[in-house]
Amino acid sequence: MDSNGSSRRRFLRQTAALAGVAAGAGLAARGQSASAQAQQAEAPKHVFREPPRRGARYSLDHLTHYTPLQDYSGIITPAPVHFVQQHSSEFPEIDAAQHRLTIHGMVDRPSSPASHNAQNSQNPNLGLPIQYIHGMASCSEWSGVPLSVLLNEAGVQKGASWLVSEGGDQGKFSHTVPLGKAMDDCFVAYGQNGESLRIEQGYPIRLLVPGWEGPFNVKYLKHIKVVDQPYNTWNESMNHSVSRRDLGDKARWYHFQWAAKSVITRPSAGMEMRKGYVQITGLAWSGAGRITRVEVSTDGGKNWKDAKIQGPVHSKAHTRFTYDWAWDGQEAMLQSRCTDETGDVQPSLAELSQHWDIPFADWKKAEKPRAIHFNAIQPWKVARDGTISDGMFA
Ligand SMILES: Nc1nc2c(c(=O)[nH]1)N[C@H]1C(S)=C(S)[C@@H](COP(=O)(O)O)O[C@H]1N2
Ligand SMILES: [Mo]
Repeated sequence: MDSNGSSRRRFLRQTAALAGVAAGAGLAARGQSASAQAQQAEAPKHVFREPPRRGARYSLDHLTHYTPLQDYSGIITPAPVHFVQQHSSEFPEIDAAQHRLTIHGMVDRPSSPASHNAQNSQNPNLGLPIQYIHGMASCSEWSGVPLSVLLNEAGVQKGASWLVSEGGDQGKFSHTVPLGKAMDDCFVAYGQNGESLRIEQGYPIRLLVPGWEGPFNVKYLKHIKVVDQPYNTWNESMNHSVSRRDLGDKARWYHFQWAAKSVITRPSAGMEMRKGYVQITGLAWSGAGRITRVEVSTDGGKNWKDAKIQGPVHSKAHTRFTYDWAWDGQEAMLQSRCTDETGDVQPSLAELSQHWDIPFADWKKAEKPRAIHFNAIQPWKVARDGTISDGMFA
């Protein structure tokens, strides 16, 4: 847990691009409003351009908005552009005064006390601008009540080892959490960046599971059942089980903590550069704790130099870094690499492939391996004319 004691209010949630997003979108987009143009040009079909409205209905059973990481500075994601992943056809309209969280199951005193980082099914990018390949990551300052306080109040029984939490939306989105994590640093959040949670972020309350992948953070939290085994809920079994060669082609069902990851947010694919001074900036994070080092390479990883870390640096939260550079007008490959307080160093695509026993050649195929918790170094390729494109698979 955060040694300054404030980690409960802060958390990084991050999920990644979904399978099957259209390739090539936005690479032709230029200039300052590249992201806006890219969005208009060929946004993946499941991306909605209208901001979500309270009670709004949409025709799909899965709504996704991506965070425009390239368009803000600092570490806090402005609430209106926090990414959204909603697995039901509407945002529930919940009357906060009537809403109750019920804690039941293996507890002595079932109770209904009155009344959020991040990347989840990360598929490697397909050549889209950063918003669509890293945009299921946001960082907010959350306010809430430690889950341990509520669980102690209810009196967790001996033998209990897991929780199943359920949301009050139409699909009753559910997820399991190990009791150890629940008692450590999870909390029930009601505030986001100093205001109430947004409807699309789970108003009036949601579960926050710091440093772990997105779906643990159940929105519209309504029930927590204390149990003695993991329950393979829909998202866990259907959405997030992927067979892995390094595990003998077995599915690694549960994907918990996020490893060290960083990405240069500006300049990035779809933007254009001019010769001379360029401030390189980006974000780094780790589900294990604080980011201790960020390095930047402008030559595709041959040489690395320390980036400046811009405070504040919080545990399990986005950390802003900058690097001053003078572009000489030649081809360049920009990339960042971070290290966290446990010494975990972000891998290159080649290193990640080795760790996971994925044949490197598979990344060159049109259909990429499905790599959950993909945290490889992201290279951005700068051409002589100043245009920038994805250098990961190109
Ligand atoms: N009730 C409810 N909680 C939910 C979801 C949902 O559809 N309904 N989506 C989950 C998934 S898959 C993710 S990645 C995160 C996304 O949180 P956000 O929409 O606030 O960004 O919420 C999780 N909690
Ligand atoms: Mo998700």
